[in-house]
Amino acid sequence: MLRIWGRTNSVNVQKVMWAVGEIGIAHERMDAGLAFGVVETPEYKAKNPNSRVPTVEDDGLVLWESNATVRYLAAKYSAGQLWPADPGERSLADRWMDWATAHVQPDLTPVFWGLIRTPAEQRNMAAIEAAAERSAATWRILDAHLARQPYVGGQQFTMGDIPVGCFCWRYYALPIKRPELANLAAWYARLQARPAFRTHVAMPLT
Ligand SMILES: N[C@@H](CCC(=O)N[C@@H](CS)C(=O)NCC(=O)O)C(=O)O
Repeated sequence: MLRIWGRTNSVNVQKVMWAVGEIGIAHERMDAGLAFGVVETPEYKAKNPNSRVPTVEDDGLVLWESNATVRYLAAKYSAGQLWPADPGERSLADRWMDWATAHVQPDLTPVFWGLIRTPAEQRNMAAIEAAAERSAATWRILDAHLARQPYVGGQQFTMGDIPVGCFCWRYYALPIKRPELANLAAWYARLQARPAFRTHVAMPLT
């Protein structure tokens, strides 16, 4: 049985839970991180020295780093589906996982933390608005890409859609100004039609 440590409102835990839900892997999830603690205990640190969530255990193998974990689950349990069989096709999907970390996360995280996890009187609205504008410029890149195909890697939903899809939920759920991005919105609607997305990602931001 797959064991997953991590609170449900963590975007990095959501990536793993969504993949688990798509594949239908039997699992148990234990709350950990922020208010739940756990991550600083010696037992947890022995598994994940970063004291971060998620941490996953599969048959004695311990995994951390959410994107690497999604890749592992896709490769082991969803070859030919979440994990495209052809290395070239796989790379076209895979690069959007790194893109989410390298380009989406740096500007979206300060907006999320500023508006959702910072008391109103302590918010730096100028910094939040500037980050939201930079974030919009990043989403335009994916919007242009999605003019040519329904999913980030091509014609099929793959692991490549998962990290960036989790961030997209946050982007649309945040009370910020957003440009009209028709292709992004259509892809986002396709994600929302997926039961595993609705169960593990589409929840109020906390
Ligand atoms: N690069 C790591 C980042 C992990 C990370 O920073 N997780 C956050 C939650 S999204 C965390 O553990 N925060 C501290 C906590 O929850 O205690 C990954 O993708 O797994």
